[in-house]
Amino acid sequence: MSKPKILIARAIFPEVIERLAQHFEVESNQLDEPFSREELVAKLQGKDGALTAGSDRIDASVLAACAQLKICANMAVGYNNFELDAMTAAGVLATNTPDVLTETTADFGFALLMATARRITESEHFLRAGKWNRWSYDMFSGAEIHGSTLGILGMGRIGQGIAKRGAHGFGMKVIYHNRSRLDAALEAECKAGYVSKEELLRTADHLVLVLPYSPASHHAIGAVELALMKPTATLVNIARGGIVDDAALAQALREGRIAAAGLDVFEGEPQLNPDLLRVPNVVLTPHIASASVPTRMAMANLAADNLIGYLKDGKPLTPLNPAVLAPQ
Ligand code: 8YV
Repeated sequence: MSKPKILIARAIFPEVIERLAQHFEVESNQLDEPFSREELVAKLQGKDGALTAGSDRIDASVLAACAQLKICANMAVGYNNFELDAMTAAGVLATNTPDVLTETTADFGFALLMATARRITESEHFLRAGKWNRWSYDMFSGAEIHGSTLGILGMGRIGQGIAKRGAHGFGMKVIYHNRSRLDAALEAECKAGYVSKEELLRTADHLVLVLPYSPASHHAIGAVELALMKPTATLVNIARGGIVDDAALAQALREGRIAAAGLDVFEGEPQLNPDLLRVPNVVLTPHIASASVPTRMAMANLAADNLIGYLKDGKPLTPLNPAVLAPQ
């Protein structure tokens, strides 16, 4: 019997490709040039499955042109590159990679918060530029982390990981806002108190964004929200580009309406608003929050396990639209 055919749409670890090749006929984009929509459709012809990344958009028009496709396994926990309703309607299973990246991403969120509030990259640029010729009492003095108020917008698994780090590791007071309130036991575990979005914005010394992107969360932080924040506050976005209005943020940073921002994700990435490059009080990283070697390996393996589980036995590990699995 011939093997099912899959496309690996972006480069991944060779050992994971070898695993997949034991089960499937594999076409792999190891050159890692992201496919245009037309290229993706062409490459998906005759494929039963695809291992995708955030840059691969699977929407109704792609699905309509790829009749044989049965599963797209995203190597990411976020799946705003998937039009999930259209996938369900087309009978195409969607999977993501939850849990395996939670702690690593929470670590990074905290690292970005520390770098931003304590002005680590800004001071390193100063030093590398040969500008450090004497100590001074206020040189690169930033905001306090320990004992301050940590605000979290979006309290899923990663948000909870950040809350625990703040509360238990740094003695921070943690407040959060989420679509739904956590149950009392989880709130106690995270030592986190539920507040309205407005109170979160007004009260947080450091605000970390960890909510999923959807049309409803588009520009959840714009000029109005930034104006509610403390002028001494820091803002950290490890969620998705588009949740923050980057133009409004650049302006707020330029005008000192908030103290600093740490951004791992951008509207229209990998391009970014050039105004962000012109303000010194922002730490910029290229969407690397989950990028530890073991975690990226775990993500790739979970995506592979979803392809193998579904195409071999009809049993994916982490389905997003299990309606596709329901018996007809
Ligand atoms: C991915 C992420 O690396 O998991 C997510 O949602 O944002 C990152 O961990 C990125 O989406 C690439 O697919």
